[in-house]
Formats: sequence, structure tokens, C-alpha cells
Amino acid sequence: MTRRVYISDLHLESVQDLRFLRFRECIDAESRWADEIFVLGDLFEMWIGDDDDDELASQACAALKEASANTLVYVMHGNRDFLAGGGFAERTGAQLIDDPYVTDDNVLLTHGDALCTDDQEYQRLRTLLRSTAWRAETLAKSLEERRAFGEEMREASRATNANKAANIMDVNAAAVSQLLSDTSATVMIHGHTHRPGMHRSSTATRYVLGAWERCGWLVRQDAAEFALECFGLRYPYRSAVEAQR
Ligand SMILES: [Mn+2]
Repeated sequence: MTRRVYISDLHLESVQDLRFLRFRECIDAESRWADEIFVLGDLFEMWIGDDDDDELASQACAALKEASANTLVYVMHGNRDFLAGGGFAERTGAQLIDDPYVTDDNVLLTHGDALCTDDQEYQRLRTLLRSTAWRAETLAKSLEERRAFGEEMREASRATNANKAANIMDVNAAAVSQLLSDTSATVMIHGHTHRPGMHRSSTATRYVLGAWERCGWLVRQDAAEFALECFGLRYPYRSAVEAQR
């Protein structure tokens, strides 16, 4: 029996935000139910390096560390937090996993940005930012320089995306089929696009996690059963499993 919880795209920015409070409550509650928690990228709006000592980085890492004392926590890079490395794993007790990743029961996991192949400009940028050379060069900069750079990246991303047609920021159907056929997975879970939903085809079911904006999102797996859940952020987190009891 495998019990898992999958989340992504929390885009944590400040410990003052409701979504940070709900994140902390959610992983605490779910770490008591789930055997494994998977964070499929963009946990942070921006992760500028494992040495970041600001309040958000410290408190988020502490929350993950507590959760990982109860259960196994896996973290995949998104396009906002791909600088998380060994130091992050140490601070959180989480294990970093590759993108894509296939679980032992054949669930295909990916952040989702690599599937947005219609956005060629973005894919070129992705290749650059994920390169070893760029990472090394960036991480060699001071924390202050990286903070300033992180701000610039966020603004640039907002400005660019505002001018893009909505469809090119979604996943490409052929890229999804290709990834599915490269594995023999019949369930796929990803985030990134901020278009939560469930898509069934003749061969597979694809769950898309939502961004934590007005509400929070997770996919819950109980053995072979999967469910996409959302919950309001205005009130303390209560697990759907608890609510059923
Ligand atoms: Mn993303």
C-alpha cells in the first residue's frame, strides 16, 4: 500500500503569506498520513542558493525537516528553484530527484516546463540556466548579488509571459505522448502550467497540479487511487482524509 501526496508551484515568497502557513500545516498533517511526499518544483518563487539565510528559506527548510522526520520527502527542481542542491537536501532532510522521475509503481513525475516545447524562447533559456557552467558561475556570486539577480529574473519573467499567447505556455501534446511512451507509465503528474485538471487518454491519465494562489492543490495517491484535491487558503489546513473520519 502506497500513500503519497504530490504538490508543486507553491511559489513561496514570504513567511507572512497565507500560503506559507498553509504549506507548513499541510506538510505537517500529510507527513503523518503519507509514506512519501513529492514536491514537483517551484516550491519557492526563487531559490538563490543553499546558503540563503533569510527567514523564508530558514522556516521553509525547518518545516520540511520536521515533515521528513515523519515520512520520506522528495523534491524536484522547478524553473524557480533549480539552484537547490546538496545543502538544501541537508537543511530539509529531503532527497532531490531528477526530472523526469518514475516511481517504483510506475507513476511518471515531471515539473512540466520541459513539456512546453511550443515556447522555444523559454526552452533556450531553460537549457542555459540548467547548464553546469551557468550554475557554477551564479553560485560563485555573493548572496547579495544573487538576491538582486533573482529580483531581475522575476521581473523579466513577468514581463515576457505577459506578452505570450496562453496556448504556448501550456504543455505540447506530442511532448506529453513522447514522454509517456518513453516510459510505460499510465499515470503522469506535473505542475508548472498553473492549469489544474485531469486529462484522460486511452493509455494514460495526466494530473496537473495547480499553483497555490486562491487555493492550494495536491494529488493524493492511496495505492492505485489518485485524486486531485484543492483547499481554501483562508482557513487552517485540514486533510481530506481527516475530514472523512
Ligand atoms: Mn514552473
